[in-house]
Amino acid sequence: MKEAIGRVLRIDAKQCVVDLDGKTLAVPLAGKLFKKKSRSKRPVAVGDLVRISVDPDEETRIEEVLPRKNRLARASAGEGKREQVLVANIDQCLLVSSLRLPPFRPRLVDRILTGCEREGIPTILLLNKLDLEQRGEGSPAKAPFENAASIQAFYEALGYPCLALSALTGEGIEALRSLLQNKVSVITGLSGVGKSSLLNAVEPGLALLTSKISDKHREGRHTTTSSSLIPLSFGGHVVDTPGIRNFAHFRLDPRELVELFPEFHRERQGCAFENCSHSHEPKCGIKDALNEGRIAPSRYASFLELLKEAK
Ligand SMILES: Nc1nc2c(ncn2[C@@H]2O[C@H](COP(=O)(O)OP(=O)(O)O)[C@@H](O)[C@H]2O)c(=O)[nH]1
Ligand SMILES: [Mg+2]
Ligand SMILES: [Zn+2]
Repeated sequence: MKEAIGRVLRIDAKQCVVDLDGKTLAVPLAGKLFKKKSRSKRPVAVGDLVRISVDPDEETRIEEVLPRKNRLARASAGEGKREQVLVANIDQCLLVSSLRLPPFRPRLVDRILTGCEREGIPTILLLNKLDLEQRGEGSPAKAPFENAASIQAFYEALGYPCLALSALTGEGIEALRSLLQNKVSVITGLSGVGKSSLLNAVEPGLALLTSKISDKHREGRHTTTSSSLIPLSFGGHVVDTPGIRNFAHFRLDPRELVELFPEFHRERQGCAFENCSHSHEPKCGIKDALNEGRIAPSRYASFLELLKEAK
């Protein structure tokens, strides 16, 4: 049997597109790998390295998904009982928010950040639509997230680099290009924040579809309907993803959650109880840090939301 190792570039309803030494090959999503019941909604993800049979006498098929270096995954929407791997084997995550339209959403940002922390994926925040802020259009988020400078100060203090930019004016696009160069990145965030527009700005030949923001929802429609791994002419790959409306963890142990908030780590020493959940117990180091201003109310609010869902 002839076999080869390729990388999954895109997954459609019935087939996936695999890169085999620079040539693309459509491989059906069929065979024994897809019959097994597993924790995941789908056994393959964009970015996966797969072993495929390429025997000319037989139908090509995926024999095996090679072990993943990391993966960005969430509980699948709806029943939440399966895991949905958004992308596998990445060097970094670029988490896009927009300033003003739609406004910055700290809860969603913190959720995705914990998803990246869970897998040790370095994350950079991109604050797009800086032009709206400069022109005073749209409505700002509430303090301390009312402008690019304050969001940047907030998250950089936690160790997450931030870049304010505009796909429209081109401000910050050169810096984004250097971030992307020679790395495999995933670009994610709410729909309508400008992910596809930013990629079109760094690589004008791409012509990714972008959408109009609807007035009613002040979010974009899902123009990008599936993830795809895109090669960049200046070196590197980027995965454009459909917008994320929500991000829930799949099977997260509540005790693990505190590990996903870097600034919480050292404060745990102040907890009187070994099994402190940091929600209702007296003598809690995390709550002391909150009251004394070393942990921000916004981050603690995100923590409590995720704690309620953890099991
Ligand atoms: N004013 C402004 N609008 C932008 C900018 N970037 C994207 N948009 C608009 O935001 C909408 C959604 O963009 P799109 O790239 O489809 O967002 P995606 O859903 O995150 O891929 C489109 O109408 C874009 O023209 C920007 O930097 N400034
Ligand atoms: Mg898009
Ligand atoms: Zn505690």
